Amino acid sequence: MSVCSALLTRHVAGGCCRGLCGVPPPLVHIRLASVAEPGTRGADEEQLWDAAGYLQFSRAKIGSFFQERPVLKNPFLEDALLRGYLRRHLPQEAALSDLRAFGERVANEVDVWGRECEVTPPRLEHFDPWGRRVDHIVTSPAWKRMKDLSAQEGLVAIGYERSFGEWSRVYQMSKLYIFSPSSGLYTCPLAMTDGAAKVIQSIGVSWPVDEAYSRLTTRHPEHFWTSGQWMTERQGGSDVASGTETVAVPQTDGSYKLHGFKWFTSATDADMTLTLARVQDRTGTTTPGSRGLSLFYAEVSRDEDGRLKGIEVQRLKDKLGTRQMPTAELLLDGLPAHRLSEKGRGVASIANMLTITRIHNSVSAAAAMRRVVQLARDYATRRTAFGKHLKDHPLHIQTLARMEVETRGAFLLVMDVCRLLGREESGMATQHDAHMLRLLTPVAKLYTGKQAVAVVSEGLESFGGQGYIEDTGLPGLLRDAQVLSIWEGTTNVLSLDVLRCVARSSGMVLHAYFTHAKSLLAGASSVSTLAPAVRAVDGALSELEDFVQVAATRAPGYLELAARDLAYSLARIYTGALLIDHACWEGASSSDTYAALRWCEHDLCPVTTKQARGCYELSTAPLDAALVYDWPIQVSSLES
Ligand code: UCC
Repeated sequence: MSVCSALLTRHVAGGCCRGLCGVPPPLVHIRLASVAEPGTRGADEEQLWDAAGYLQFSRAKIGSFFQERPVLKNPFLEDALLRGYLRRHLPQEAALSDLRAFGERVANEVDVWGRECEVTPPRLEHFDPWGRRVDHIVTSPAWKRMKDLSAQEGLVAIGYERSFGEWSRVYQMSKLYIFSPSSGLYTCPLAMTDGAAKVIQSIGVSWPVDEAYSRLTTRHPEHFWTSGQWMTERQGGSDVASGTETVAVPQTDGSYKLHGFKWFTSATDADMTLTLARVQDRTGTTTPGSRGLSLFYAEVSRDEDGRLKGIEVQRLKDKLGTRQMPTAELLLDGLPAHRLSEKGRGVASIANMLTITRIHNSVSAAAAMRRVVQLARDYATRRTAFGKHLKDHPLHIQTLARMEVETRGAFLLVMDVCRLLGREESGMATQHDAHMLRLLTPVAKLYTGKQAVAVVSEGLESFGGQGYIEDTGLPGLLRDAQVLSIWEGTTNVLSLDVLRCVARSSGMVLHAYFTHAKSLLAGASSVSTLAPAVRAVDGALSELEDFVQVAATRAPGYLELAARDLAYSLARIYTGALLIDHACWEGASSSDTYAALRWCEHDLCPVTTKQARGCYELSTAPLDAALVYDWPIQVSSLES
């Protein structure tokens, strides 16, 4: 097509008719009688062109409608439940004004850095330009700013300063909850840093970890260190006890050198780490299993040639999400280290770190839900479809309300675990509190990790196609949520951890659970609006008690098959009790009451529902396997 016919085609197709009737006409090709030379215009065409008001090189018209984006507002001020919870338990103005100011900073400053971390992921430089091995993990300037900010804002320090006594952890975790979705995953190194400080504190703050402790818990950016947690090896992600191959070779000065391969080390730009290894005896042998594992402390440092001492970074992991954060495979080849635990007490000693990182994980899960709800409800006031705002479509709002209920439940469950941690650390915990902390840590982690994926996924859908578009920043929320049910113990591993802590405490953790859940309901006995919720939780508690009685008489395999549903039941019932309790507080709102009522419409005790259907009978295990692998099933085995 010649230049002029092309121009006319465009003019006729996109111009006159659209202006009159508002609908684009079919494409019509008109050829001029006299065709101009390429690169020139004929007189007729020139007239048409000017009359239509087009300028040469003007931009194509792409329509005048642009959808307003969802706006992130101060996440503290936007969160009625967070503010209500703190008004109830931690009404000190110093804490509240700090959270308000931090919320402002997150919305106006930090969120952009978080996005920068996402679009500028870390990379690994193995060699310098002259061929020397350097293994530099290059991170974005925003990632470095997150480190300074974390120190300044006391995101780890608050937990150790304990300025608010037993509520210090609630304060710290509230700050992390506001920060997490904008943090570019900096919450991951902070979780491990907090965990390392906790382990050191529990072991004793003395040489060789006294300086490390002060650096992990400082508010001075130039002094601040982060820690890694190197547990996972090629054979052992969950089964750390039998999968850990790393050996610790004793040195004459009492220190060790570590040799092994760490398969998954997150936030690998850390300044130090805690890790597990097997001490070699004089004959070069090690003890297998959990009893052979000890806990070690190592600093990440470089020699005068710039090489990492005793470490080679093999490669960075190519992950579904959490791309902002460097995760690496590390070869430990003589890494200088100090043993922190007694020989063979590695798992028990690092358990404190697991408790802390699992709590951080739960905080991040609740925070991810809250963030997507905040953005979705804002968007519903800006987006119009079918003649009205999304907020005016009852079905859309029903969906957002369901997300809100899940988010509120997750928040109260997580904060209750933080409350218990704070009580333990301030010396106020009873034996009953200690049991609750041990039981609820895995319960909260596994339940919120799973719910975060469901709620964030639903949240993305509420933006329609835009929820699937990378540079809106929304898909990253879902990718990052997916890790929350995987790392720090998968759903099944944590469900088995729940069984283990029940067994090891001879059922005392469950006794504490039933006692406490019932006490939370007591305050609601005279509140008539909450009666259906109270009945539901009370009934579910009785069902759960019955289940526990029956299950205790069955073979261990029965409980193992029930483990996940048991953990879910523990989570749903206790969360229901917390929502009811919060709704009874004198400062509670009508939304608090409504949220409690809606939560209690869940199947609160799925373990008894499934038990009634025979789901945990030992005969179901081979049937499940046959289904998974498409093996033949005898019809007679399906008859009840
Ligand atoms: O993924 C990783 C890094 C990712 C980045 C982290 C950031 C997260 C924050 C995100 C925020 C955004 S590191 C890898 C994570 N790996 C795991 O989580 C491992 C999952 N596997 C387990 O949890 C297993 O259950 C094991 C490894 C704990 C099982 O080992 P054992 O040796 O078979 O365990 P035992 O024999 O049951 O327990 C050994 C001792 C016992 O103490 P004693 O001997 O005194 O009776 C247990 O009571 O350890 C104690 N113990 C615990 N104590 C075991 N588990 C716990 C626990 N959860 N709490 C307290």
